Amino acid sequence: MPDTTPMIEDDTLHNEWTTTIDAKGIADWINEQHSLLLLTHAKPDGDALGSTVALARAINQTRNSSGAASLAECWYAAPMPEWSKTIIGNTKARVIEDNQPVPGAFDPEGVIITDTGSWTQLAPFAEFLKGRAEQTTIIDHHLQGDGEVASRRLLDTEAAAVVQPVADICCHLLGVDCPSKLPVDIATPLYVGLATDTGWFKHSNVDGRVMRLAGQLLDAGVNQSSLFAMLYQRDRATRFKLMARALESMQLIHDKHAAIMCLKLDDFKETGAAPGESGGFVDIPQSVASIRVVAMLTEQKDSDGVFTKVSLRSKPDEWEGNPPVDVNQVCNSLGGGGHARAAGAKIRLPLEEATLKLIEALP
Ligand SMILES: [Mn+2]
Repeated sequence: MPDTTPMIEDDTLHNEWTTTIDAKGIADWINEQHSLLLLTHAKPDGDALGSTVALARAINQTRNSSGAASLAECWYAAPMPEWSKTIIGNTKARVIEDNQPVPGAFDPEGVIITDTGSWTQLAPFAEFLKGRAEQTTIIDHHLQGDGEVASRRLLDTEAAAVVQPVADICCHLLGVDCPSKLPVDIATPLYVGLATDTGWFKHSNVDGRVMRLAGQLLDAGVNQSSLFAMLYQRDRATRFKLMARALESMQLIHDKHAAIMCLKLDDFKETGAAPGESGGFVDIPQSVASIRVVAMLTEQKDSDGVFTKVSLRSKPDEWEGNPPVDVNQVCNSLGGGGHARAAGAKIRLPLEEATLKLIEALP
């Protein structure tokens, strides 16, 4: 039979969302760079902050021991979680406020992006990143991304948190054979990423590998109870006022075993809550026995007008012989994505219309 396999264009292969380098390769590449910029997705979470801070510290500690100046710095696109300053500490970092231009003076030799590889999540940095793919490395654990952002990619899609591959890279950089030997100021941000991306070790993405790394980081000296208090016990009262609004808005779509909650721009204004204060609300209705899938819709506004941000969560277990809802698939049909049990999308429609579109997209 003639070989009818179509030729794959080099460019296509180059730009596919595939791994092109391993942890050791990234550490070697980092050691060749004289200056490095670390980026992550806009509105960084614990994994985004933990992975960039840990890596910046590992890079700068390597440099300091060889006598060179600290040359890795992190840029973040706001809004930032309230506890971010504690995690960042004295690591060189810059926060770019909403709709502010990215400063142009710093021209790093290498760029590292962690916890995302998609243009939509990197929008504030897109101008800066275009034309820099050959200088850029992505370390991510998401199933989807835009391969053309970076020519070097380490995609550990089995990892619950991106700090898992980042921990390996830190070990290579610092010449230690186990994360338990990492300095505590590097182990701590790694633990923050691991703990937050697993919902403090209770989501379905927890496996032996997660718990082994957690144990090694505790051996390195991480104080997990003080981290828990810092991350989860510092809410403002406004968050509870906003939570009451979200719960009040809850509609149950019985035939789809779905709970849908909505927050309007006015809900934030009237309760005095900040945009970041709705984090985690999507998890609350999952405790209702009949609910298989939860959606949190948040009305937001940017320079192009009003849009709706959708967060989806699905329970991992079977329901009367039916497989769990794949919310990554649901979000794909809405132009977004993520993981099978947790995903999101941005719908360019007002809240009511976006809600109808979402209900339609649910299986
Ligand atoms: Mn992550």
